[in-house]
Amino acid sequence: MLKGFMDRRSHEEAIRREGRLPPGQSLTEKFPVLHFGEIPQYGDMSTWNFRVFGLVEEEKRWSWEEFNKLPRTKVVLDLHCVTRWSKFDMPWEGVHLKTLIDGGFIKLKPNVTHCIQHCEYGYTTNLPVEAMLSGNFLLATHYDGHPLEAEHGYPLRGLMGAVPHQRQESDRYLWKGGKWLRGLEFLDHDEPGFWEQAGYSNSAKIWDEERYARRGW
Ligand SMILES: Nc1nc2c(c(=O)[nH]1)N[C@H]1C(S)=C(S)[C@@H](COP(=O)(O)O)O[C@H]1N2
Ligand SMILES: [Mo]
Repeated sequence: MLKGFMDRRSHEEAIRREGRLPPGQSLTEKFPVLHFGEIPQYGDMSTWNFRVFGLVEEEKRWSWEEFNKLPRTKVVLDLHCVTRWSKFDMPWEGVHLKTLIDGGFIKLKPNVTHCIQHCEYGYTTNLPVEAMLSGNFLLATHYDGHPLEAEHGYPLRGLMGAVPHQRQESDRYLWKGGKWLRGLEFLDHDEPGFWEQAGYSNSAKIWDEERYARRGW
C-alpha cells in the first residue's frame, strides 16, 4: 500500500486533507497500549463467560465457544485516543451489537437507554446504546487477522472508533471501548464509568474534542 512508503508527517497530512484527523490529534504508525492496572492472563478459556444483563428480556451467559458462534463482521476503523494519538485504517473482526439485537440474540426492554461495558478488574465504561449500534462500535476478537494481543484486550474487547470517511455523531474516543470485556449491562439511565468518574468527558465526542468533564463551578 502507498501509505507504507510515506513517512509519518506526509501520511498525517494526507489524512488531514481527507478530513479524517480530529481536532488536536496526531497520527501514529504504532499501536500504543493504554490502560489502568494489570493485564489479565487467560489460560483455559473454559471458565470465561460473557454476560448480557440488566434490562433485557432474557439474561445471557455465553461461554467462549458460544460467543464464537455468534454472527461475525469485519470492519476497518480509525481509532482516536484522548491522549492525542490516532491510528488509521485498522482491520478488525468481531461481533456488531446491532447484529445481535437485530438477530434476536439480545432482546432489550423498551425503556433501555444506556449500556455499561463490564471488564476484568471492575473497569467499566458507559455509552448511550444508540452510540453502540453503528458500524464504529465492535465487540472485537481479532486485529489484522489475528486474535487480540493480551495487552490490547484478548480475548474480547469493546472497540470504539470511527468508520473511515464517515463522520458520525456516535464517534467517541477509544476509552469508550473496554478491553478484557466480560459483559454488557443495559440500563434506563446513565452511569459514569472508570475514566468518566476520573474527570474525562462523559460524552467523549471526538469531532467536538470533548476530552475532559467541564468543571462543576
Ligand atoms: N479494561 C480496560 N479497558 C480500557 C482501558 C482500561 O484502563 N481498562 N483504557 C481505555 C483507554 S484510556 C484506551 S486509550 C484504550 C487503549 O487501547 P489499546 O491499549 O489497545 O491501544 O483502551 C481503553 N480500554
Ligand atoms: Mo485513553
